[in-house]
Amino acid sequence: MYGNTSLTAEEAKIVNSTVEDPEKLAEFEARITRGEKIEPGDWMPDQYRKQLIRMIEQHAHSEIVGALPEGTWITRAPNFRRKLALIAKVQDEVGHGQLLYSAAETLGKTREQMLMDLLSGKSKYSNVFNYPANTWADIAVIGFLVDGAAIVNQVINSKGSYGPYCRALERICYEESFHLKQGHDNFVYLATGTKVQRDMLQEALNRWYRPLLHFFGPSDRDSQHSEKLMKWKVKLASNDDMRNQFLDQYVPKILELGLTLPDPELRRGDDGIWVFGDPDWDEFKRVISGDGPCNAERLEVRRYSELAHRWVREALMNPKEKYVTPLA
Ligand code: FAQ
Repeated sequence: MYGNTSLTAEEAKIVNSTVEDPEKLAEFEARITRGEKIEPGDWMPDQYRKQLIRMIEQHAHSEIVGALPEGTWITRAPNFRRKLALIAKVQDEVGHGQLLYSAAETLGKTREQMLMDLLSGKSKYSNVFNYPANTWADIAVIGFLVDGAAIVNQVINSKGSYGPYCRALERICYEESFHLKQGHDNFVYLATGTKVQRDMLQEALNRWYRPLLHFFGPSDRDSQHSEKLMKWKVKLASNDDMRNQFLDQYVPKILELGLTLPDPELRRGDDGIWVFGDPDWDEFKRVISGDGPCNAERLEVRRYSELAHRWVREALMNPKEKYVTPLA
């Protein structure tokens, strides 16, 4: 369904060496215009393939690294019910990474190479996971607002042109909607709780506000890839449109709970477009270039994991080993 290939470096080179051909390109773009899905064996322009690999790979890394801030709270969840829900959610996020790596593999980049590019810092992952989860309220904010933001983005991307990515996203969105429910429940519980709980939530919200604005990427004016991605229907909404949809859906919910957002300029314009203060795009650039509060720690954990579990992957990938068909 999502592809399950592990291409050798040689095979990957062949897949990546597609030469552009004007006639093929025109036919490809006509298919996109007709709303057809592009599948792994179909001809596609090299740039389409490269852009998809970049985007799906970053998305896969985000799911895996995204499991870390919440993962650290599993042992500290305030009660058994919350602990169970958090374990299930973190497990789902790792599963999403698995689906997305499989979708990216169908385009010819091996999983090993993707993991190496994550660890070397060559590949990016979402800015939001480079911030600490200092208190239990951070888990409520991640579950409600980071998941909420991810759903806005993923529902849109799931209508895109590349079949394996869209199918992976459809399944991811089903699971994310459960995550959102648990995040919302946790968020409302703290927002309507004791003064200590409300203050803790407000403090977390103040810290997450700007990273959440950054989550949808730079403004359309500064986005490097949107034009091409939207032309080929990989992205069906611009960064600013997605950010606006998110603010539209979530700001009223936050304010209704008596919480505030740390931005005196934030308001919905008469045209339905949200206006907000400068979200410090320099901070965004620093964080996605490896200089955020937790970048080093996140990659260190992944490096440890890669080293400690390398033997499992090597055992599974040994081409001389044959799987034994179970007798029953
Ligand atoms: N963080 O030209 P654009 C989740 C980079 S999943 C880091 O506008 P594009 C689930 C961008 O890569 C979260 N880097 O880029 C969960 C590019 O750099 P490059 C992840 C960012 O691709 C929840 C440069 O800036 N979701 O949260 C970010 O057209 C809870 C220029 O930007 C996805 O990956 C950023 N936020 O639009 C897990 C969805 N934004 O590559 C656990 C798929 C931009 O040239 C717990 N991705 N950059 O070096 C997308 O929809 C798009 O890639 C955008 C960016 C919209 C993120």
